[in-house]
Amino acid sequence: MKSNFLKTTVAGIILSASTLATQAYAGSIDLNSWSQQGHAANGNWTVAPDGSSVVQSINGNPTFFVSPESFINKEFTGSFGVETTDDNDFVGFVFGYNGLDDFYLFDWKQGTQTYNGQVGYEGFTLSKISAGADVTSLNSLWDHNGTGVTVLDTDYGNDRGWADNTVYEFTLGYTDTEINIGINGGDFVNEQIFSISGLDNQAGHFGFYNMSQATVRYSGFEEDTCTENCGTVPEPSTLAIFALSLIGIGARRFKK
Ligand SMILES: [Ca+2]
Ligand SMILES: [Ca+2]
Repeated sequence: MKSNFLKTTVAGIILSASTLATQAYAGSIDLNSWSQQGHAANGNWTVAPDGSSVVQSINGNPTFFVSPESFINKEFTGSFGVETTDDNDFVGFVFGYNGLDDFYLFDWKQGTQTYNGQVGYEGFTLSKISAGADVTSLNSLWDHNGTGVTVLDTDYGNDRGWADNTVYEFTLGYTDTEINIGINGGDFVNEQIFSISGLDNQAGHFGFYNMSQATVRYSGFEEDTCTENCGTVPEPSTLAIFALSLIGIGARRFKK
């Protein structure tokens, strides 16, 4: 009886975890149906035959690769990373995208660098891009400054850049009123990078973004309808406490 209880408890935990994982990420995204946006010469996006991943190979001006569908109240997850030690520039994502004069931009720079008198900082920036923004050159998006570029939040520092040859998991919750973005991988352990509420968001396309950075891969992206806490990542400490409490309950029952 006693050992059966423990076996049942452990089996129950494993089953719950696998069920949650299955339910949370139901909709695989086929990148074969996506399209490049922006000046054609700025990017070269090569999709794998099975549609599960894409690599952008040009170190140039801003380039975008976006979904055919519009989304709102969705959670997106997937992996991305720079597969070279060359360069230290911008990789990121767009969402709520309704053309090059209307989208949200989340970008991430490896190292701080001044270009043409403008400083691009190491770390993360969340911007709203609107009419009049220069999205064809490095001039506005390098320092997130200029007509049509509104910075909503930043997270800069000399330990906030991405690492070479490192795969990161990306989580985005995009709802009527919120943007929640998490990163997991390398030195970033389930970090909630941005959480913004009180917004008036519209449906829009979801996509990938590179500027002045080559050899960037995006892989295994999925979308799912938001439930509670859309796009928020679990705190490692909370998970650890939860696991310990389960073990504690099992141990107490076992002793009886
Ligand atoms: Ca590098
Ligand atoms: Ca570059």
